[in-house]
Amino acid sequence: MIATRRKVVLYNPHAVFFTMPLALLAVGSHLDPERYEVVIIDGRLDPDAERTLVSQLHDAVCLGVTVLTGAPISDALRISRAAKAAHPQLPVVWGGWHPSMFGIECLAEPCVDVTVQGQGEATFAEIVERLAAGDSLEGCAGCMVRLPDGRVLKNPARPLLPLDSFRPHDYGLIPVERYFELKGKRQLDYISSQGCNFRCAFCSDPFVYGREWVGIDPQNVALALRDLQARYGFTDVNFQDETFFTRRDRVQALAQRLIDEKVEITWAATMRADQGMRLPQELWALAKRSGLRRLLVGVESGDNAMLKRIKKDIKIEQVYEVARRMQEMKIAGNFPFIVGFPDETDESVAATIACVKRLRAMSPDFETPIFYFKPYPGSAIVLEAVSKGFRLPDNLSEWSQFDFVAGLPGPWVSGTKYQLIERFKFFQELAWRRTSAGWDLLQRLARFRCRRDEYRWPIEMNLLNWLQPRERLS
Ligand code: B12
Ligand code: SF4
Repeated sequence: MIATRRKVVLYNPHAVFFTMPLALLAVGSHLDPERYEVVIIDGRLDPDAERTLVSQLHDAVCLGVTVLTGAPISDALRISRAAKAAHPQLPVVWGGWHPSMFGIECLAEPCVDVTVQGQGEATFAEIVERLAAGDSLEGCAGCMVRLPDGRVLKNPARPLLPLDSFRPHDYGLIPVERYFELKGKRQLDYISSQGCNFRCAFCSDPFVYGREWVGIDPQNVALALRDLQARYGFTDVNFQDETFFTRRDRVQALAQRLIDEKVEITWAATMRADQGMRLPQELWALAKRSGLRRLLVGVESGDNAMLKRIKKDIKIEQVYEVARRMQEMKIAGNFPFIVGFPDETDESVAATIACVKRLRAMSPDFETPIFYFKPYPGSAIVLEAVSKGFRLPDNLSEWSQFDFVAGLPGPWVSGTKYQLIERFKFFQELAWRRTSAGWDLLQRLARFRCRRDEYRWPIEMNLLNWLQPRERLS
C-alpha cells in the first residue's frame, strides 16, 4: 500500500523568523497518509530550496505553496516558476493569506494554477484527490482555478469546518529539532484555533475568516501536547492562535488538563484586553499554574478615539488593568502598537507614546513594539484610504515589493515624526531592558531622556547602532 503513495510537495517561502510552518503542517497532515507522501520544503531551512524542490517534483500530484502578503510573494513566485519550468504540467496551488484575498489576481501569474481561499485542510484534500484522479476542479468549494482557455473559474466558498474533524498535525513532516536550533530554544509552535470573531479595521482576519472562529477541543490539545512533548522534549509552547482566549471554558479545560496530565511546559499566547478583563481571577491563576508565561496583548493605540476609529473594541483603561494583573502575576507581556494610521493626528501619536512609556515602565518583562501602519490588503481602513485616493499595488510583483518588514513608515508619517518615533523606540528600549552592570550609565541617561522627552542629539543611539547594527523589523 505504502509503495503506491503519490507525492505532494509543499513549500514555505523565506521569512524573518523560524516559526514552524503550521499552515503547511495543517494542510499536509490532513491528506490521507496511506495514499500520499507529503514533502515539506522550507525556504528558511534549505539554502538550495529550489534544487531540492525540483528534485522532489517528479511524479508529484501537485506543488502547494503558502503565501503571505509582501516579500514572501517573490520567493513563492521564484519557486513556482522554477517548478513550472522543470515540470510544465505540474499543477501549482497557492494558499494562505494573500491568495485568500487576491485569488483572481494571483491566477494572472502563469505559474499559479489554483488558489485556495480561507481554511485549507478540506479544500486541499479535495483538490489533491481530484488532481490525482485526473478530474477537473469545477465545483470544488473553496478554490479558484485558471482554465485552459485562460478564464478563471470561481468555485463557491467552503464553510469553516470544525478543527477536530481534521487529522491531527503530524510534526513528523517537519524537522522539529532544526527549528528548535534555529530559534535557539526548545519551543514548539502550535495552533489550537483558526479565525477571530472581532472586527479590527486594520486587520485582514475578518476578510479571510469572515469573523468566524473554530477551536480544537481543549482535551485534544492537552493530549496532543503531552504526546508531542514526550516525543520532542520541548520546554515551551507558542500558541500562534489569533485570539487564544476567545472561549474562556476552553482555556480553563486546557489549563486544567495540562496540570492533570503533568505536562511540564511554559506557554505563550495572544489575549485581547477586553478578554483579559472578563477573565475571572481563578482562571488567571489556573492559567499561570499550567505554565502561562507570556501574553501578547494587541493595544494598537494609546488614544481611545483612535481605538474607536479602528474598531478595536477595547478601551485603553482595560489594557492598563490587564497589564496590572500580568505584572502582579509575573506574566511577561508583549503590547504591540501601531502609529501612522491614515490622517492620524499628532495628539493621537502622543497618546500612544505616553501609553508605551507607562506600560514599559511597569515591568522589564513588558515589551512595547511600535509598528508603522501598513495598508494590509482587505482591511476596512485601507478601503477607506483607497476611496480617498491611496493606490494599492495591483499585481503580484508590486505586492511582493510591498515591504511589511523593513520598518519604514507609510505615507501617513512625516519625516520628522518618523525620526521622533525611531529615537523614542530606541531610548525607551534601552531605558528599561535588562542589562548587565556596564550599561548603568547609558541606561540612566536613556531614562532621563524618556522622562523629559528629550531625544535631540542621539549620540548614544548612533554609536550603538554603528557598533551593533540591528535587523529592522516593521
Ligand atoms: C507565524 C506567523 C508569521 C511567521 C511566518 C512563518 C512562516 N510560516 O513563514 C512570521 C513570524 C515570519 C510572520 C511574519 C509576518 N506576519 Co505573520 N503571522 C503568523 C501567524 C501568527 C500564524 C500563521 C500560521 O501558521 N497560522 C496557522 C495556520 C494553520 O493558519 P493559516 O496560516 O491561516 O493557514 C490556513 C489557510 O490560510 C490555508 N493555507 C495556508 N497556506 C496554505 C497553502 C496551501 C497550499 C493551501 C492549500 C492552503 C493554505 O490553510 C491553512 C489551514 O486551514 C498569523 C496569525 C494566524 N494565527 O494565522 C500571522 C499573520 C499571517 N501575519 C501577518 C502579518 C501582518 C505578518 C507581518 C507583516 C508582521 C510584521 N509586522 O512584521 C510579518 C511579515 C510577513 C511578510 N510579509 O514577510 C498577518 C497576515 C498578513 C497578510 N495579509 O499576509 C497575520 C494573519 C496576523 C494578523 N492578523 O495580522 N508571521
Ligand atoms: S487584530 Fe486580532 S482581534 Fe482584531 S480582528 Fe485581527 S485577529 Fe481579531
